[in-house]
Amino acid sequence: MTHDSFAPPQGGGGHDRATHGSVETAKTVALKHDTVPPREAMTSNQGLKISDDQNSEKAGVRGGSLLEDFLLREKITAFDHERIPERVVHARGAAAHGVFEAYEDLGALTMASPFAAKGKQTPVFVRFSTVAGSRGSADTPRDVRGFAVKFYTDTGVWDLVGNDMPVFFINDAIKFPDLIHAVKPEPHVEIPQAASAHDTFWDFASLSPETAHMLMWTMSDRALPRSFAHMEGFGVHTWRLVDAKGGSRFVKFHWKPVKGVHSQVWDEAQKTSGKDADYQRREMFESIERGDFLEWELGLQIVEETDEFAFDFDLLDSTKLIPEELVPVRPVGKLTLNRNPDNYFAETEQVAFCVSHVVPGIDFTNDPLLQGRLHSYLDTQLRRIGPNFAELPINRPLNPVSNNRRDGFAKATIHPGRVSYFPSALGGTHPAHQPKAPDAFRSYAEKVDGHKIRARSTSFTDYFSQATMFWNSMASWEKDHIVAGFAFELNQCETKAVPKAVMANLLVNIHPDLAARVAEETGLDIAECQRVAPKPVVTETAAPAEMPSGRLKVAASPALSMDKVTKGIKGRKIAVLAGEGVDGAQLGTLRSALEARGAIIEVIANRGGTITCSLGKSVKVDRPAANAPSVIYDAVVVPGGASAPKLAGTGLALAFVAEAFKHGKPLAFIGEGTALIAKAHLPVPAAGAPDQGVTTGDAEAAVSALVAGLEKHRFPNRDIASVAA
Ligand code: HDE
Repeated sequence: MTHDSFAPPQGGGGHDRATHGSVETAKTVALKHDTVPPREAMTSNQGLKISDDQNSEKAGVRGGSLLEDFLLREKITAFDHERIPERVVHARGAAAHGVFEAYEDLGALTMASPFAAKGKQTPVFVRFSTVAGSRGSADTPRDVRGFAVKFYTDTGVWDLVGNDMPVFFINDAIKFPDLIHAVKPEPHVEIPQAASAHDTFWDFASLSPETAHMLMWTMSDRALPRSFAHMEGFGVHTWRLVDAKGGSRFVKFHWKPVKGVHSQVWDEAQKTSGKDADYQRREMFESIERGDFLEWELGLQIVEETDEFAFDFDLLDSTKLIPEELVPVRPVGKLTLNRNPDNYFAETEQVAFCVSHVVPGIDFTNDPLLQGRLHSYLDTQLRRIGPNFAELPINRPLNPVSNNRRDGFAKATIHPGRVSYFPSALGGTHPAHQPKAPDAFRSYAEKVDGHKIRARSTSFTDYFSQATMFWNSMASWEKDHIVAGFAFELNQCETKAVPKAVMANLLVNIHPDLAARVAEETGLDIAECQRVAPKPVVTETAAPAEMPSGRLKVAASPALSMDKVTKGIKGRKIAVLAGEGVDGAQLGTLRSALEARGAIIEVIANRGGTITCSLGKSVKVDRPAANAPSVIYDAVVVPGGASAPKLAGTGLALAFVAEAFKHGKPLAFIGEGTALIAKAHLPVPAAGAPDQGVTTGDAEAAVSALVAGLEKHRFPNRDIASVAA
């Protein structure tokens, strides 16, 4: 975001921050009590006014520094201790404040307070993240994204710690450290950063067949979201809803983005990582500052307990999803992210999500992945932040906290009095437990009956049906990208035995077409792979008391495809390639028509400053070409005018349009601007061929083609083989 003066940008003043469209919630108002505005006089941590903060105290002007310089030592020591351990996974993230608003009273399903009444609002803080990369890695690797929501409800904090994919690689928590060790940079050289395309990850995957379904998601463009606002979110596990009468049912949580689900393509994502490593966090920040808030609908898939075994998979197996065609997703509320944090470290870095943070009305199931997470998150916050992490402003509930827990590092609250135990006559009745309170948490009284056993349920051993369903649900271009994803990753492996095991143990069992096409791209011989591959590590299994009946099943789930049109182009970025003498009338039409629909127009020229258009008017250059990679735009227009012939002879401009073409983006060329089509060697579609999103015509035609093209998101079926970009 650019600013025209040295005056603190909006928000820079901390306490009195007045942002463009940003909204206050009860939580952001509460956070103000802990927000410290800068004062005129600089002081030490003890409140001492500092006369000189730029010179250390020395023995003579050229002499050694003095140990007594407590101001030097305080400043340097604070600096030395600025970092806390980064998250062991999901280290790179960005977050925003917002609000969840319920569409209706869901009291018949759950007593969870955010759903207690139509229109009820609950403040939230939401953090998005990549999984494998470290905190300083880029926003756009091929990876799963975290989608963690902290609800500050009036009955306590509820954390819904989900991902942007509805399934997971494994279905027992005890394998998680192995999975993460395999995907993280290899320990001897710490390579590669934020990537699954290496031997150890695929070695682990090839021997763990339960990864098959999730691998289909991560090799698809779902692993390359266009922005946070274009991602779905999922609670992944089957959770439990409990009503006030103690009745219970199973639930899967879904976040559906109002802007639709859209992704980048692999070449684009790789280039974005280099050109703008902060692409997605920057976009979220800027959208919120502009008042273009990020929105999702929360949807529930409800399964009554009587249907627990109705499907052809086990509801407790996190490598399975419930197809929406079998259990529709019921929209129950809207999430809006409408305010940026004031301080990255205090809020986004110190926010501590725990799967065990639930409220009355939400309860656990026996999903063994969920059960392990119930331990891991609290444990990791104790390590990362310390025993009083819940007292930090961003983590504190809005309702009062009162108990007899005491002490520990960095205790912030002061508990008066002599009594720190219960029961106590000395302390009176406070704080007392609440056996009768209807809004007190009571664990769901699930009946448990069984022998202790260290084994996987046989109902978890259908590894491939849903991976096949995912393949069957894809459009042909999505299948192409999945094949290319597997091929890229397997070709990246140095030990050639690893891809062979992936082929033999996973791909041939998912779909013969997938296996054949990946074999073609990698040079693998399927028969040989099957001969030499090591066998998967099959863990001990035991039959459960009841198996899934398979009554409810589908072969394909159209809901899984991203091949959909989304209405509206709000927030989409359109590049206008311009220069001296650009057609001013065309520029005016483009700008007014597209900005009226909420799109962002950026004028790009060979240098910064201003250019003069054909009408003699001065036009601000939003970015010089060297600062404007094509990958950060959703569409491109080249208007006519005196600028166009020059652009047609400019390498940067030609590379820009060629790359946008390769990435399937809508392109429009007006008047003299059409010269760039031939100069960039864009293939001309045969007469009568389907619309490939390359428009020539006047400015009005360009506007309607760009709007239609952006709603379609991309043109993935272009002939790009010959495009040099
Ligand atoms: Fe996590 N995960 N996870 N995870 N996870 C963490 O907690 C863990 C899993 C997810 O923005 C850690 O605070 C285990 C599934 C998100 O701060 C840690 C297992 C899903 C975030 C941890 C899983 C997730 C985390 C690291 C297998 C989707 C980022 C730092 C049993 C439903 C939250 C931290 C944020 C973070 C453990 C699997 C989502 C170590 C043991 C499945 C979004 O506790």
